Amino acid sequence: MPLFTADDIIIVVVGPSGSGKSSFINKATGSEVADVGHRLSRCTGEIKATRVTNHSQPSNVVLVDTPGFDDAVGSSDQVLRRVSDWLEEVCETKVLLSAILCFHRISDNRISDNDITGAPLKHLSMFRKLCGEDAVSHIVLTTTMWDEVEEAVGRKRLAELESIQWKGMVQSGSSSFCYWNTKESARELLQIVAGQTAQRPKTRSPQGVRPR
Ligand SMILES: Nc1nc2c(ncn2[C@@H]2O[C@H](COP(=O)(O)OP(=O)(O)OP(=O)(O)O)[C@@H](O)[C@H]2O)c(=O)[nH]1
Ligand SMILES: [Mg+2]
Repeated sequence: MPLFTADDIIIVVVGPSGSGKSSFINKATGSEVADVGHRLSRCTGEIKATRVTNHSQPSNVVLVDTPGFDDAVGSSDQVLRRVSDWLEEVCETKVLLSAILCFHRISDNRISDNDITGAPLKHLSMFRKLCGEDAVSHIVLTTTMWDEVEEAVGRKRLAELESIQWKGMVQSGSSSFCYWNTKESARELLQIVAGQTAQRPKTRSPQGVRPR
């Protein structure tokens, strides 16, 4: 069975270790497909694709979990490069991503330029390699851990992100999404991405994408 088909919506989740990527995939799929780390050390070590088969979700969504950025795995750039290598390794033809969800903990009271959401425009060439020329509109700056912070504080941080660090991206068409760590919120995010994908011209061949 092919890993991906021509109609698939392939969504890659990236972000720092512990930002909730694997938990989100479990909420979105409604099953424990991704290992969630409850300890202080990094959890996900490999790139892993999971097809969403939950009937309440769009049926052609594939979610891709990635290792979190940290000293052991490397910078956000290195993780994006690993995603690119992985796509080339598993697919015979070039595959473009429907979306990259860049996770950021709203509970963090600092953001570094080395973090993907600290200076997202720095990653534009890699985003283009993965998503195509209109890559900016495929990026969803996704905030997590809203229950860990007073909502007013979180809203203030989000406004700062949108007016400084994320300004260029948002003005050029990236979306920002508050993920509330619930099935409903995960589903809403997938539906937004599915809606955006449906509006774009098709970029994949009608034959589909065969695995190597
Ligand atoms: N309070 C709170 N905890 C969360 C939330 N999302 C995830 N967690 C917890 O945060 C911890 C890390 O979550 P993971 O989903 O493993 O994070 P990850 O981004 O996949 O981490 P790596 O695999 O190390 O890159 C787990 O204990 C989760 O239960 C959230 O929205 N709120
Ligand atoms: Mg993980």
